[in-house]
Amino acid sequence: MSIIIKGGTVVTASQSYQADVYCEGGVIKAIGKDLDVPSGAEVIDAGGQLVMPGGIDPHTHMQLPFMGTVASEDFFTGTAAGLAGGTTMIIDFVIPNPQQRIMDAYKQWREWSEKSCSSYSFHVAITWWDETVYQDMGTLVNEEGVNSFKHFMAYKNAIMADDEVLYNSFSRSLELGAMPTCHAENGELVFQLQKKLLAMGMTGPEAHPLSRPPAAEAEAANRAIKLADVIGVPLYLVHVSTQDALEEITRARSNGQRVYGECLAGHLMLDDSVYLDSNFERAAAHVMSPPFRSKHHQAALWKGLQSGNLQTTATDHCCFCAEQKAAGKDDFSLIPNGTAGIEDRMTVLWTHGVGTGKLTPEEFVAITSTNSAKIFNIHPRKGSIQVGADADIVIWDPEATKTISVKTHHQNIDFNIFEGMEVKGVPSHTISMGRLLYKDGELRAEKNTGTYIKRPAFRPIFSALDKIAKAKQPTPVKRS
Ligand code: URQ
Ligand code: ZN
Ligand code: ZN
Repeated sequence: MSIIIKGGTVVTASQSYQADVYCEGGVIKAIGKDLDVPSGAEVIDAGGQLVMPGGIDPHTHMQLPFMGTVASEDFFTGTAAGLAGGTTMIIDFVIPNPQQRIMDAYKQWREWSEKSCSSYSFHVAITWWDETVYQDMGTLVNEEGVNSFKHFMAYKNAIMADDEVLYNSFSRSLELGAMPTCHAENGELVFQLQKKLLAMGMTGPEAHPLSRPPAAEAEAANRAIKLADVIGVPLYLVHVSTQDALEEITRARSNGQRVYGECLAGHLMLDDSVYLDSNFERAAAHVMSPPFRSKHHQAALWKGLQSGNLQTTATDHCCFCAEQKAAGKDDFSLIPNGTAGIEDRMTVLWTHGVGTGKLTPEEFVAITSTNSAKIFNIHPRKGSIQVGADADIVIWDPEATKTISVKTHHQNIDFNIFEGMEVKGVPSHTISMGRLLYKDGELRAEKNTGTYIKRPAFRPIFSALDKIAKAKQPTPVKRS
């Protein structure tokens, strides 16, 4: 299939310019004016529209087995919904149970993800430690194209990584040239607060944010940052939700430490009043971790994106329907944690970021696509509009409007946290690996047509960091 996109304005993370884009064989073949292309190419008139790199969502959980159930969105429906919203790649998570062989879990997730219809890759969670974990991390980096390892500092008695696991896994990541990432909440503090609130008789969703105060995130963020600093490895913090954690990141970055931060469209737009809804279903539908926060945190997160102290946006797309959330009807700590967002992330960020002047179109491209590609070492194959890159492209109509609703979304969940939001700026066409899969509301995605994307290790950067790390190690001293 070949496509010529005519009359649009190409927008990358660094510049905007008028040019046509020709795609053939799944890659971008030519960019320029009056291109001489072979006959038979499908022509897309992009007049008055923007031609941008397809979105990359670096944080999703399709069909995740979690808290006694399985997320309702699978890899096909989830990647299809992403295409409808302009996202052409996801980085999902392999999450082994403690004591489960890491490679076995990886193979299971690779099987599940074959039904995808766009590009996908995996962070692999390190939820326990022994010699086999050390070995499997090497296999994953050297043979499977995994270059990032996730650590849940929350979820005690489930998938929580303690400091020993963090130290071992961060150190192994440095050896391999892989990026450690963290869900930074102090799991012990959350566990104790959950018990205390339940003992006080607070069993409803209103207790959820009280059990996960900003301090729980800030402490864990700081702990992960300090561990990474001493070990000498970069660090990526997922779903940063508070000003407190952002300040930890900002301080580390201003000291020259290589720390990256991600924030969610949901945390940028919603506040903790959602948990006070008297309707259990509506309140429980918003239970995710970290929770939605009070308003000043949203303002801080936007400033984090504007200042460059937060680099990426994601959704943490992890869907549970009402009957699944009802598991926590009498005990909020049993409500499966997770909300949706993959279809709405880009239009929400465009409307409330670019539409309000907080972000330029180029910065929008950076935080929805290019920065994730760079941080996870797949740029310029992904996250760019340049010759030779994969033809992952979203054609963006900045004038088109719509109202977000569960009635019209493609996500496989019975709730939309952005319900009723009027947005301006939506995708008109989404192209994934050179295939036009979304056109003016028509989704043409087909199962089992996606591509697993290998992400190479970062050795060159880390070898330099390794020298710094070694220099930081305590040098043996002799008593005189
Ligand atoms: O913690 C996560 O990122 C996963 C388990 C999704 N759930 C959530 O509440 N964020
Ligand atoms: Zn998380
Ligand atoms: Zn997550």
